Amino acid sequence: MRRVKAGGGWPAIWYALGKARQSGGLWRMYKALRSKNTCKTCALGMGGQLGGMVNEAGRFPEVCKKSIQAMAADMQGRIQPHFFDNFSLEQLRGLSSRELEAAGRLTEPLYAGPLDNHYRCITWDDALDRIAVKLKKTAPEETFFYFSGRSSNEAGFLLQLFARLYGTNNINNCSFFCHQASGVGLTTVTGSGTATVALDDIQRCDLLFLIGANPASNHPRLMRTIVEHRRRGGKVIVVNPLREIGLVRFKVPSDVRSLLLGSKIADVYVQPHIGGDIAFLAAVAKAVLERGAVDEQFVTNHTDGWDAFQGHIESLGWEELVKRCGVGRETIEHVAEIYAASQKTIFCWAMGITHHEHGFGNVQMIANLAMMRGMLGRAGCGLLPLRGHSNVQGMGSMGVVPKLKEAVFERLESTFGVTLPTSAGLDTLGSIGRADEGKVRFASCLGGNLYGSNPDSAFAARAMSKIDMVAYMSTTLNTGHAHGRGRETIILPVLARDEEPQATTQESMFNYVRLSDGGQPRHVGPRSEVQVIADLAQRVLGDSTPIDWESMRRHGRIREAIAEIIPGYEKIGAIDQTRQEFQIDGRTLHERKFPTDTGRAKFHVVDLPALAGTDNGELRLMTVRSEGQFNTVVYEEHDIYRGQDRRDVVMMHPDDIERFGFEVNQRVTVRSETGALANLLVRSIDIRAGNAVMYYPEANAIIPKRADPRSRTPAFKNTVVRIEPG
Ligand SMILES: Nc1nc2c(c(=O)[nH]1)N[C@H]1C(S)=C(S)[C@@H](COP(=O)(O)OP(=O)(O)OC[C@H]3O[C@@H](n4cnc5c(=O)[nH]c(N)nc54)[C@H](O)[C@@H]3O)O[C@H]1N2
Ligand SMILES: Nc1nc2c(c(=O)[nH]1)N[C@H]1C(S)=C(S)[C@@H](COP(=O)(O)OP(=O)(O)OC[C@H]3O[C@@H](n4cnc5c(=O)[nH]c(N)nc54)[C@H](O)[C@@H]3O)O[C@H]1N2
Ligand SMILES: [Mo]
Repeated sequence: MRRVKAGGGWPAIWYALGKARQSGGLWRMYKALRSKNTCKTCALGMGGQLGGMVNEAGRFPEVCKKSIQAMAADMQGRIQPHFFDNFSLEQLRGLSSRELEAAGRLTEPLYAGPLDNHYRCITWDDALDRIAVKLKKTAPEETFFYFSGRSSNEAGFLLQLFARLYGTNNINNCSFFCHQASGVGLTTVTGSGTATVALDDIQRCDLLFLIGANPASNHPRLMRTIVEHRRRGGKVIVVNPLREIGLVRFKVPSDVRSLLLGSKIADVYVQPHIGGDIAFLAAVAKAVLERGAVDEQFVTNHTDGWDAFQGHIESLGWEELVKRCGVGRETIEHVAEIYAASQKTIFCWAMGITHHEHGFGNVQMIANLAMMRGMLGRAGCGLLPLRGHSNVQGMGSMGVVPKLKEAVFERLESTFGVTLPTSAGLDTLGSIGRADEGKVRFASCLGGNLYGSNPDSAFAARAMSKIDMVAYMSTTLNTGHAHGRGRETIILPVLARDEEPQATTQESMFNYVRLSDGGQPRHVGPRSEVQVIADLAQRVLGDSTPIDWESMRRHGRIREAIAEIIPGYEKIGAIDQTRQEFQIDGRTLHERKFPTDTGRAKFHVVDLPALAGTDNGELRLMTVRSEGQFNTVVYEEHDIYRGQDRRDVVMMHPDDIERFGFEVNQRVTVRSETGALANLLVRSIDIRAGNAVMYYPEANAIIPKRADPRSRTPAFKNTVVRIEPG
């Protein structure tokens, strides 16, 4: 396949137009995208009350291919009435993620029991009764509640409340497979687990680090902000083992100049080894130290732990650092020179940083580098984890976590007059592990695809199959409904946010709360998530708690509770009247006062992790998203940015292809400690030699369940593999 020379541009526009035509015409798509609802894809938080395609700075038009794909998926017709008679469960397992999604919108509750070969439609009452009966006879500790990040704050809040009052803390979300390392890592530094900056800070900085993130594909609307940053004379340093074409050059579709001429993105493109970031960042820190470019005033007055950190960096030898990160001394010095000259730097990162056994250490090390030059606690500089799902951050704020923050726990108890369980709850990996031990009787999945997103797919399928009952609330079919079934499986069809009869809210990666107006349902059948949750709570808990579940059907009532209980969310209580979207109080850190025990930010000594896969016959494997997928939903088989026409490939450096005696397009087997994937095609790509790339979610067949012990984020980007011919 032809490799494009820049990301974005005309292909993105043609795609958008084509997709719009398929979903009932350009006008219909435009209207859907312009409706006052938060964009459905990434957590940049477009849309809301300013109208769709507008960002937090009021910029229009902001649109990306992914939001069009997500919208088109929701706008498609309903699943054909006889679909489930025609396709047995076994046949569903043979369908690809794209085929399942393209089958149409789910409109009727579905059921498959242990003896069934097919899903069959059941009534809502039947479905909800079955779930309620099951929950009533199950010990709460033998259940778990998984949440993806696309549902609303209101649904997230209500379901976690119900689950806790039912009696379990096994409440978790996809963040545990995503940015958990960022949340846990940042909390040890600033006392707060989210971004320290708001969107307009990016418009004020003079240097951006993009570490282990591919926004050209995954946060495309950030690209316009980055292009404008460079036009103002700002610099961009990319740190990524893989040379992502969209981070080299990008054509912003909504910017004529950029669209025609293309815009340069990276000023410096650093390609470390997979897992080499701590060594690289430590090396830059060492070079900054040696240049005498430390912000002594900030370090002395506003931080703890500097001496130990400085001592540690000084003790590291140059040779060792260069070897571990795989980046030459010259490049490190060049980066340090640019950084030392910067007045305002923002550090952005995503999954290339968190998906490691040392993900937590990665995040702490980024923060160390920022703090040593005083890039924290003032406007225009700071730390910005690029979040995934459009409301994954809101899920965390709403208490969709195994352990609530103390303030939230106390306020939940006092506001509602209830007693909450205090048992240690399970995180996502813990829940799946418990299921595999045969100790889970019931699992609820609010959106997402727990099977598909999980490492070690065979294990995930086996674990889910041991659960008595799995209940999904979903908009469309995905591989989880085929492979991630319990003995009994129930699928409840729900409305997308722009079909909700009542307004909903979402939280962006910039800690900004958006109001979505909702809209007309596109199909008869699906129900609002909040209504389904309230129905369940009434059936299971009835009047046994002081909570009036009937009143909780009103989103406005839920928002009043959120305003009382969730710190920083006070303004949500009146949002129906004010229609004012807002920045969450106490999160953006523009002052040099930090919500830690000492009021100061904290340096941490981060040990260099061993570089995995240094045996000559091994490669380190990362698993990534292509341009044409959203997580486990694959819309297109090809990946234009990486020049791939198919997904069953393993990409590596030309020198490695030669070293192993392979040829491009030769069929190989990739083997890890977990399993093997056969019949993959060898492809060449510009990645640091010694490292390889495959596509998620297919590669999860061979990704081990290894996780960062501190944040429990799986090491999806760092698997040692051997590659054999045939
Ligand atoms: N189109 C699209 N958009 C999305 C998504 C999607 O699937 N499709 N998913 C959403 C979600 S949930 C998320 S979390 C985000 C994900 O957004 P990203 O984190 O940008 O996505 P990934 O493809 O997982 O990989 C990120 C990058 O990390 C690099 N990388 C891998 N290993 C390392 C390493 O050891 N060090 C460094 N420095 N870099 C490394 C890879 O080369 C890749 O460029 O995107 C969100 N937006
Ligand atoms: N190997 C490997 N594995 C990974 C990753 C990786 O990079 N490599 N990335 C990880 C990351 S970052 C993440 S976030 C996880 C993704 O984990 P998940 O969030 O669990 O998975 P998704 O594929 O995003 O879920 C998509 C499904 O959500 C449902 N859905 C869509 N919209 C709605 C809605 O409005 N309401 C409801 N109720 N349902 C809806 C649809 O049925 C759709 O099929 O995967 C993780 N797994
Ligand atoms: Mo994610």
